Amino acid sequence: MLKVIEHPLSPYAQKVKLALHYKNLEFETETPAIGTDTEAFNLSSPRGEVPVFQHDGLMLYDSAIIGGYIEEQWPEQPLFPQTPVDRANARLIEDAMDTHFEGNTWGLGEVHVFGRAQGARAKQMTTYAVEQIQGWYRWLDSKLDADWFNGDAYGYADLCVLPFVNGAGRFDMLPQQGSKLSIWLARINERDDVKIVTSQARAAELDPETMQSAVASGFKREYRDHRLEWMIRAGGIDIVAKGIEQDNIRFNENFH
Ligand SMILES: N[C@@H](CCC(=O)N[C@@H](CS)C(=O)NCC(=O)O)C(=O)O
Repeated sequence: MLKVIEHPLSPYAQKVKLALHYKNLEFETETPAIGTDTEAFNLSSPRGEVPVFQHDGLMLYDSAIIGGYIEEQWPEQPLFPQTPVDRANARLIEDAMDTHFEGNTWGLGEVHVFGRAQGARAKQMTTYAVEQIQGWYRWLDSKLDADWFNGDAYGYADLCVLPFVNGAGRFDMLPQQGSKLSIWLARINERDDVKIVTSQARAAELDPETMQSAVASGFKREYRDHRLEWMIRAGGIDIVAKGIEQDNIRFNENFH
């Protein structure tokens, strides 16, 4: 049995589930208590992140690596486009969403769900994220030369974009009505596999009060890579310093 260790709200986990649905592969899911840094979980994901994919004793982490593995292991009904140029383009879109776009939706979560900033400060950080997301939406619009990011049919590049745009929708930041991106969003949301994964995400929405009291009692958020950078760019270097002091943010300390 294939297994995805996940959180339904994680856009990275959604990518993996969408790829498995597309290939018509059956899988089970498990949601660990992320942020708790348990030894068992760190063994499968040294970063303590979801998703982790398990197949035949193999344990993989990182959605981009898992996506490539799924395509190669089950090549029937290809997910990736056919030409090297189109494949490179799909990977480029994936990287942009995974490592640039997501910083902004994560940042909005830190402010509005986890309560890292209030008042004028929260407003200024929100404005920063909104402007960045609008810029990325223009970039995505420029990538839509056909009906799908993958080309003439739905594929990998599309499933790499969807969960992140829906993630922005959690903060009322959907693409502008009438834009190519918004028409694409309506089209992709009609797919049955997309409906399944998206409704699981909606059902797992976080309650700000619960999350803020979890942070107050020691729940740690992961601040690595583009997220740490986002916090600094958005003017929140002191939020990072406070998180370190209060021990409610974490980096990777795998080998201690
Ligand atoms: N590059 C990784 C990113 C995975 C990731 O950051 N997952 C987040 C959830 S969206 C996570 O597990 N965070 C752990 C935490 O916040 O403690 C991938 O593509 O799988």
